[in-house]
Amino acid sequence: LLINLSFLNHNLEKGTTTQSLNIGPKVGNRISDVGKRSEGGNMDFSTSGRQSGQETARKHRVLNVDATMEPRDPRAPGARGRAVEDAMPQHQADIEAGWKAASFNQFISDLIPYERSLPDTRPPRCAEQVVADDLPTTSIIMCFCEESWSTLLRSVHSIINRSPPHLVEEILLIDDASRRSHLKQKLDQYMSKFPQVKVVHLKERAGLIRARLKGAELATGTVLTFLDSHIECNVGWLEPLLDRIREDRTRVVCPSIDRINEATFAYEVANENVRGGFDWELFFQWVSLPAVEAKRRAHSIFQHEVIRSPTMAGGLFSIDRGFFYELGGYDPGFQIWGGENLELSFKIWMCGGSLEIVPCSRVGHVFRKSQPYNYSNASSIMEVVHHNNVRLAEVWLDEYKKIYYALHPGVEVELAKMGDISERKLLRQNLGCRSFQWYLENVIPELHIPDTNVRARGEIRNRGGIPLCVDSFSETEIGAFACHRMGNHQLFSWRLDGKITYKFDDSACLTYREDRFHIRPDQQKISKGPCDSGEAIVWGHEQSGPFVDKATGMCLDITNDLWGLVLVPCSGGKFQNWSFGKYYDL
Ligand code: UD2
Ligand code: MN
Repeated sequence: LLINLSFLNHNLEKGTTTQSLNIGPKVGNRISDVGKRSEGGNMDFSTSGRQSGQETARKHRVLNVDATMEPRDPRAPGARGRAVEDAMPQHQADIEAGWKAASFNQFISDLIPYERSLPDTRPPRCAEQVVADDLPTTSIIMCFCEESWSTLLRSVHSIINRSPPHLVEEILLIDDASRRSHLKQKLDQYMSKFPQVKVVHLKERAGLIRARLKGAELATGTVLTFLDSHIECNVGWLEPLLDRIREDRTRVVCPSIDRINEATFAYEVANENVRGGFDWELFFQWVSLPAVEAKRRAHSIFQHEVIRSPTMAGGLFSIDRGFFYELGGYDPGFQIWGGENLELSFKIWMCGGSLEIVPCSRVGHVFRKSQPYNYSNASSIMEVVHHNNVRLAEVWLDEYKKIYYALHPGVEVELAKMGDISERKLLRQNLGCRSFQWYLENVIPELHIPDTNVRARGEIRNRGGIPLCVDSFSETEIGAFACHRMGNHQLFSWRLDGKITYKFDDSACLTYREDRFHIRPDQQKISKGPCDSGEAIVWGHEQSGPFVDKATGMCLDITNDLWGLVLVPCSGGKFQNWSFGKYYDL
């Protein structure tokens, strides 16, 4: 029996649906079941929730042959995903210019045909997989800003060549007000040969998040598939994604992201044993699968199974269009880049859906270390990321937002200008989503939750007249450096037991250095080490006063030699006065 839920009416202006079906918390979709053996001896890793329509559906094999293999010249640069060596001294200037324009090796990319063959990186058994005959159609939404010609074209051709045509409702290319000239008439003209491709030029820079919302508004397929503009879809990438959504429309699915090497454009297979997590600075992180699960997946017969993932990287995924709008789409208050991947991930899980990586679906992506576009009115990428993350924290993190805020000394400034979030809060309320604590406990139980119950936190600033802060500049060394107000290496917490930890990390505290009082009895250097050892210093401190080592009665001071941080007899000297970024009333 098949129920197509995609008939829901979307109120596109408001980006919300008026009706909602079957969302709200479900039982039995806990990711913490990952790796546990269920009673029948099967792992509960690849299955979840409803399986409607599975038994009766007619099925066929997924795409299996790379249409770009033959009869093309196997010696063409980059053929079969091979690296192109860039040792070409005669082209050095062009190569450098290419890196500057694209933040990847554009010159090499330009040498590779728009249609190139790729190694089939799917795990064993994927090629034999069957999928339902009645898969939903998808609109593919690809936003770009200042994308290079060859990477954009290879992205589009890889979709056309490696997707069953009847499943692709349209390919929407959303040009986010790019200035590079090839992205205007030349692109329109080229794409006019492909009726399924529609190019939309935004008049004003929207940022990738609002550009995607624009694309979603125009899309007519049952499923939305978002892709970055420097990717290559591999053989059979699309059907396994759509098949998962057909079985359960609240599943949001990501392909395994292979790497297209940014220097050589070699197509490299991804590490399989990871899934998405995040850190408390609210950055996406790849995290290893639990050991038991990684061990199980070492056997080839399990490698095709999906991996339930707490978060998504953000760039490549498919989602039922109705479900996307029920979840409120993206927060339109987000700027340019960043944070939208966590926003969507959190609410997928908290509001009744699930998120998974499908290893049988492979898409390569050019990862790069910087961006080729500007940040509109913002001065840096971090400025926009903080803006977005503050909105994210206010709406979705409940009391856990305090942990994120503690990492950012300037958060008050961000909060003051984050804009109105009342609609987003209302959305969460109307959806009846679960708490962030539920998400932490059930979806990502392995994440370390720092103790927020501390006396003080933030930078430890010297008050002697020079803006110097305690800084953890290497694995074990601690010194005094110019304060930068960015947290990170200058972030410490003063615990209830009097010890000072680096960041939130309960395994690293300020300690005596190994040579404890051996070199000079009146001067002891400070180091970083285990909190539970006898070397960890227990500090007495009054707001904006000295730090006194309770064991010896000596005071924290800065030595004359560069960066030195020491315990010396207390003298009331001006460099013995300190203040923590933020004190908490206890
Ligand atoms: C990752 C994601 C990206 C997005 C981002 C966080 C992957 C592979 N990529 O960064 O999709 O989730 O994290 O926000 O997971 N673009 C615009 N307008 C802009 C800026 C970018 O259209 O103002 C386009 C850009 O051309 C590209 C896409 O958005 O196609 C993503 O940008 P990126 O490739 O610079 O981001 P990436 O891969 O570092
Ligand atoms: Mn990208």
